[in-house]
Amino acid sequence: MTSMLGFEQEPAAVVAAEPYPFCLAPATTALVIIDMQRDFLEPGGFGEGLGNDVSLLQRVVAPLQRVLAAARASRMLVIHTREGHRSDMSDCPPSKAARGRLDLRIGSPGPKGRVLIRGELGHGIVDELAPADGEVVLDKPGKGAFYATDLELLLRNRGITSLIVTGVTTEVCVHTTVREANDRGFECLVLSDCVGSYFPEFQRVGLAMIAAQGGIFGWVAPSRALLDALLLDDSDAVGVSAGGAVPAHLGVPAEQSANQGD
Ligand code: C5J
Repeated sequence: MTSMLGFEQEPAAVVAAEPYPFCLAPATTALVIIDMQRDFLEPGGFGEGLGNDVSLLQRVVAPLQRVLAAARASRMLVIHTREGHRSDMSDCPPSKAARGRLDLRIGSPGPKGRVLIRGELGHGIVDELAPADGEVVLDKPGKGAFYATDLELLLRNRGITSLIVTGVTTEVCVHTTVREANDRGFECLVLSDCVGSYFPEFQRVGLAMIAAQGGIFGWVAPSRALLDALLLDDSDAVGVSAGGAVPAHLGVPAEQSANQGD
């Protein structure tokens, strides 16, 4: 079946979510992985330097690896974002550059290079979630993934209408991106165990705020519910890399099959 926009429709998967089930078709859905960068997740990075317990964010890595493998197996568009700035910081507003701590701010030297500066070790995505060839890596200067980036153009050109949103931190870059996406008409499913915060109360309230009032910004579900809807179990998902087998029931749109191997 072809949609009004001319994109092939795949069978819909129905995810058990709050406030009510979320329907998605892999061909019109993108997995968005927000800022899973060493500076936020690893000892010696910006987050730990500011006094945060990075283990609270590291919990997200294992379930997110399974979701990433499932998205690749389903041929979803995968987008990895990185928060950061040019080395001369000409794209960093002075108000943002002034935040943090006197001795540790964006651009300060640290054990993982200059904090949140593109090309530095700390700016990179953690090895466990390394982008595969052909996946979008989107550098963003702000908290939201739509601000001052071409994300909306990429999504509209691919006929994407739904986003599965994951990454860190729940109340900052994840929330900002979900709000931006919602205002642009994208339907967002946030995976509760694939987003993380340094503050347990912000994690709880941040997720509650998304699904409240009948889904004011979107839907929330555990990753297990997504894997169930895609009819993948953990063993199917783990280890399926880009180019891996596609579950038969999901099919592959003709135009995507033709492009595989490009
Ligand atoms: C923050 C982010 N917390 N990725 N960035 O500064 O949430």
